[in-house]
Amino acid sequence: MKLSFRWYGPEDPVKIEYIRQIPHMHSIVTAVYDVPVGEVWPEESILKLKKQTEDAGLHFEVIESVPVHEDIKLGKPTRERYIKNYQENIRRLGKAGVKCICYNFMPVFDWTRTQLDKVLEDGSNALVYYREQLEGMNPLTGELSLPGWDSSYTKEGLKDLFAEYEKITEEDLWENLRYFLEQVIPVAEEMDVNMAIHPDDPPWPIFGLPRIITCEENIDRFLKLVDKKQNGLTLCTGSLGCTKTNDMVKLTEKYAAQGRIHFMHMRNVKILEDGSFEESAHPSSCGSLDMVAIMKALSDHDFDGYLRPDHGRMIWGETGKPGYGLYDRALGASYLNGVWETLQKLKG
Ligand SMILES: [Mn+2]
Repeated sequence: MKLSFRWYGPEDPVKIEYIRQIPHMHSIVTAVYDVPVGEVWPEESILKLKKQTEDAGLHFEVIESVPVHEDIKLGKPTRERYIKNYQENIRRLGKAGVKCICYNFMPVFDWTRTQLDKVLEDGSNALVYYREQLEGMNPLTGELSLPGWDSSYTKEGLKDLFAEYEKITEEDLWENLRYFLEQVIPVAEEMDVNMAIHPDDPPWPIFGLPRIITCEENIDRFLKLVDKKQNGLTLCTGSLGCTKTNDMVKLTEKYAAQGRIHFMHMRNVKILEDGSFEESAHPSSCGSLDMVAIMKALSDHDFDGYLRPDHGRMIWGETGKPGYGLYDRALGASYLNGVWETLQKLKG
């Protein structure tokens, strides 16, 4: 297991020097943020990030994310150019020593929550998804924005995009994903880079937009689209695991055995009666997921991919990017280190 931590570059209020001080920290998870979605990342920007990471004593091996342009998801003729750019990004990143690229295939919106600062009983605050709140949200008013979303859309642009997706069925989305993978996985293979799709978060359709990386059956289908090791997973426990229909221990066990998990996102969530959920602290007792059993499934299969604490709460008065403060994620890292060390010692 290689412990890693997301860092948003020099603009991130969490300093890379602080990340290094978390015990057993191996890698930084980052991206080039100043290039529009779909374009090629300048080599100088990639190498600058690599240098900043290595100067801080950490490895530059995981990118999250290289975003997939909407034209690729929509299967438009213009996708050819964006797929070529994507291939070039894989080549450039591979050349710079990157081993794993996380991405997702969610139409329009990345992860969705209904509130970013829900105050919990202990006075900390966290990201939550309340079904009732979602029903009152309309993305087309132009008033909504979440840190996980691309804020470059205008109100009109978003309306047009929604209209385009009205013609896209789930089967179309599968077909467009297959088309994309058939062209990028061979490049990943050549560059020795593992592609790791992030599951849809949450794993059900939002605002009428289709979502397909949602459950065991669909992940099986995804892995068979291009049946190569380089076509793998970012297994995000908090994304897939926010519905009780996904058994995260079983899924981790299954895909770790197949060698298809390249990146783990460890996050705990508390599932509520009506299917809403709250992000919680990492330990099993704080949420609905058995984090130890998930780590044991990884340990049993000698998992040597990357693993990072995912979203944390805001604690100790910290402010900053929701989900991405230092303190609670560092506590999460420490907890995961402890669980891992215990499992390794018990294995003997
Ligand atoms: Mn995640």
